[in-house]
Formats: sequence, C-alpha cells, structure tokens
Amino acid sequence: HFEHQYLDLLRDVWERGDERRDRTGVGTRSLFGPTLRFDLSDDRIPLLTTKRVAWKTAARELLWFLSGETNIRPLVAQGVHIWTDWPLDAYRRHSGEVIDRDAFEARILADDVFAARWGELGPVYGKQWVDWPRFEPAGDGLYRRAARGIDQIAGLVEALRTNPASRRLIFTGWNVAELDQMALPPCHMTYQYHVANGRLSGMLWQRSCDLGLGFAFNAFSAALLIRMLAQQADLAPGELVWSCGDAHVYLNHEHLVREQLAREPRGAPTLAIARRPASIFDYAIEDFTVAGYDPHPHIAAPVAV
Ligand code: UFP
Repeated sequence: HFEHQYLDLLRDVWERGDERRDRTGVGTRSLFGPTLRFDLSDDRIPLLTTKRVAWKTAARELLWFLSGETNIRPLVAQGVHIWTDWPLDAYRRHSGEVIDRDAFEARILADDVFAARWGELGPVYGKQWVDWPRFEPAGDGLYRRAARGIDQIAGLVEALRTNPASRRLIFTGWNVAELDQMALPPCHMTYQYHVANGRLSGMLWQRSCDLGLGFAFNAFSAALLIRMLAQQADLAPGELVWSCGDAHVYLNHEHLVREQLAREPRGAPTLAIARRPASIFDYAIEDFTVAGYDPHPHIAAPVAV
C-alpha cells in the first residue's frame, strides 16, 4: 500500500529523529532528506487512509494559490481555516486584544478594511507562482516594477505542451528577495516536472514538513496539481516524487503518531476530474471527486505557529 512509505517515515522520525527546540518553541524530532514516490496512474491519488484528510480543503487551497491570492479572506469565506492562525497571531500581538479564531474570521469576512490590513499574508505562494515581480527599464538607466509579473504556471503549461523534453519545467515560490515579507516562507517550495512515454511526473521539493499535519495536504495537493497539469497538456499522470529537507514530527503530536501507526491503511482512493477546463486557472472545487475513500477517523492535532 502506498501509505506504508509515509507510515515508515513517520515511525523513523519518531524513533530516530534528532530532538530539538524548533522555531515555534514546541519542539520536534527531525530527519533530513527523505524521498517518497507515489504512483498516480489509473487515477490513484496519495490520500492518507489511516486518518480522514479534508482533501477538499487542500484542493481549495491549491485553487487559491493558482488565483494569485495572498489574503485569507477567500479561504475563510469557503470555511477553510488553515491559514488563519498566522494573521490571528500577528493581530493579537499587535493589538493586545483577546480575540478567538471565530471572532477574528468573522471580522475578516465582515470588514473590508480590516481584511485588507490583517488578512494579508504577504507575497506568499500564489503571488510568486503567477505574478513573480519583474522590473522593466524606465529610462535614464532606471527600472520600475512592471505592472504584471511573471506567470510561472502559465509558462509551465506552455512548456509542457511545446517542449516536454525540457529539463527546465520548474516553478518556485522561493523568492529570496521577498521572504522577509511573507507570513511563512514557502514550505513546498519548488516543483519540477518530467514527461516520459506520454506521462507527466512531478517532483516536489519541500524544505520543511510537519509530518503529522502538513504532509497529508502537501502530498495530495502536489498530486492534484500533476493531474490538472497533465490534463491541460494532454498527458497521462505518472508519479509524484516527494523530496523533503527537514522532515519532522512535533512533540505534541505523539498521540497522532501512536494512533496512526496502530492503524492499517485501507482501500485505494482515486480522483476524477469531471471536465476539462479551458485553462489551468479555470478549475473549480466541484470539478474534483474522490472515490474509494473509506479512511479511519480524523485525528485532531494542534498546529505550531
Ligand atoms: N508546514 C508544512 N507544510 C506546509 C506549510 C507549513 O509542513 O504547507 F505551509 C509546516 C512545516 C513547519 C512549519 O513545521 O509549518 C513551518 O515552519 P518553518 O518555516 O520554521 O519551517
């Protein structure tokens, strides 16, 4: 079962990982440099079955990235809370106000000015993916920021169609010049693609992975993006190669590790895409359905901010 690779890694990190205080102060155990491979042929999708994963949340987040958005408001409007903790933390520190997540999200939805000021994450994934800043000559040896940046995703789709043997089928969120403006520097930072025998494979390089929470989303999302790109380039899906730098488990996720390792993976979830949208930017959440997904129950675990 595809999931054993993940479970083996989870066990390995928990049993052998180097224990350290991390940036969040929670503490982790960590191993460096694991690679996992997932076969995507026959519509298979790497969706964990040893706990229920809210795959639609990951899909909505991916569509939000592709829209170029960097404000949490459209996510919150869809009931997606995964990015709220960072702005909430920033707002609490700035205002000193005692405000819970629900109240903060309600204000993000109700108040345009508040949303613009406090819902913004800075130039995170979406901005870099479709609007990477570019400069143009402005005369007298001066340069100004161009109104439109570089759309790496459109460029990638074009390259997949016209130059599939290329070794430059890459996009990245790691804009070094803007890291300090981002609420969180990209974790799933660089994607590379490869076409062989009419199949599209993708590699994700993730610099840092919270194996208890982030992995389930990151792997599903990277696989979904391969499926969408393959459809747009008239290719069949190949493999997802997930390569990680710092693969870690937070010390307060011990219950999750023990519970998940005690469970047996089951079934082979598949993903169907209902139609072929006109472009990579025209997918909607209703286009995706997952079949054969009968997971073990969800396991709640705290996110380290
Ligand atoms: N993290 C993920 N996947 C993501 C994401 C964050 O695993 O998509 F946005 C985790 C990794 C790490 C933390 O535990 O969030 C980011 O902290 P740092 O920037 O210190 O690596």
